[in-house]
Amino acid sequence: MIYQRSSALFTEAQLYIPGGVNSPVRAFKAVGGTPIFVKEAKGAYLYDEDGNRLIDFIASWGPLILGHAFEPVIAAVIDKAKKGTSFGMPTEIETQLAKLALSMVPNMEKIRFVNSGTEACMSAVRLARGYTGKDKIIKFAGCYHGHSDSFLIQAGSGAVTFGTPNSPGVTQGTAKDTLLATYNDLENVKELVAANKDQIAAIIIEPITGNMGCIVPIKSFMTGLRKLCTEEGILLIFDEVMTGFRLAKGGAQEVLDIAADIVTYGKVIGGGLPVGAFAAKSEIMNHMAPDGPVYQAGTLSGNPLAMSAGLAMLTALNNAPEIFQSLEEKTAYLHQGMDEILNRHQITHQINRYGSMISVHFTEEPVIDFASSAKGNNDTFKKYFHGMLKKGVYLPPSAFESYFLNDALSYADLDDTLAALEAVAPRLK
Ligand code: HOZ
Repeated sequence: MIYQRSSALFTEAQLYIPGGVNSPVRAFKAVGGTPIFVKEAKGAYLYDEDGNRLIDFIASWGPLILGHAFEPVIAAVIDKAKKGTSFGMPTEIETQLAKLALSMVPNMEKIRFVNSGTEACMSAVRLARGYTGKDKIIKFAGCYHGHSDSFLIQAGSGAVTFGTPNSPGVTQGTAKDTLLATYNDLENVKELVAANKDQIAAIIIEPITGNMGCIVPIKSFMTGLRKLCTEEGILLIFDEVMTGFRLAKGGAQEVLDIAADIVTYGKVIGGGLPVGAFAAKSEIMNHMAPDGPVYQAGTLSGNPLAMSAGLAMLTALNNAPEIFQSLEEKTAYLHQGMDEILNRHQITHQINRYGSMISVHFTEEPVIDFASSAKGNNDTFKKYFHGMLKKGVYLPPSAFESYFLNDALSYADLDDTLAALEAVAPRLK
């Protein structure tokens, strides 16, 4: 493959944009080489500026669950755009999307729309603090909840990819209110809660992680976490920015059968446009301004284009829930094929999967938390990533990310992906 134009565009971008990108993972620093500049995309494929076609396994990091340029979303956005792009005033479509989203997820009564997952998580924590009157939060090493200050403590995703899980610029004052726990380790959480009795407002977690690769929670860990939060008056926040409306209509709450107190959404709920949201029971949500004292606002919140994209996307998922099953089956097929090829070539690896989220770690130990995820061999990962890219398969350019399958991927695409791995695997030794 030739990346001449991507390379030239990247050189130019670096003159004007820090690192040449507007979000660090895209810069390919973890894997080396030149980031691919996308020209357009349709269905399961990306078309880059050099004319290469790539099978896409990131789907804009999750939201394009039905593939790129999904017709109903495009039609809805075009129609809305003709009627005005932003008002900073209420519109009916906000209530329509709120009603539909709440009807799809268990346990939630009111929802507030924002512009990104970062905003959703930041606002959810503020709400939890305002509701409980307590300051501290617990987050898990390797989980990533966007880039607001409280979360950049041992954060996953780009933060760890670039070696800055604790970002400069986050004050000591903020950092001291974020306590760090080990994913899948209930005893560790219990110890932290006991040591900070009556001071913890919320525990925030990716119920199935994507930002240290895909990690599935141990059942007793999740049920124990729920019980602990209820007993201690701590709000359990599920960050469902990646899992919401992807794993099932009701997201991780539904598939894990755990009721969270606050849930944050992003990505899918905007159908690929910038939307995030947080939801809870009315008793909690009524603490938000203007009903209550917890402040949060935004001119672009509930933006009509974003709402119309979200409404079209959620309507499609609501009307065809078999998509979740079909996506899971495709991902299981990929999982089985990759495992078989890597085993046959004697490449040490772990594959974690839940529903349509999957990741490969080149390590001997099971990947169950950040420490085990970080043991993955990054040199092997680099060879794997670039080998697959050369064969026309676009994977997340960091081992600390999940793949997201979209339903436009055909079994022929998956077979092409497995054929690529078959060719690449001998070079991974
Ligand atoms: N941090 C995002 C994935 N976990 C990547 C965002 C992006 O580069 O678009």
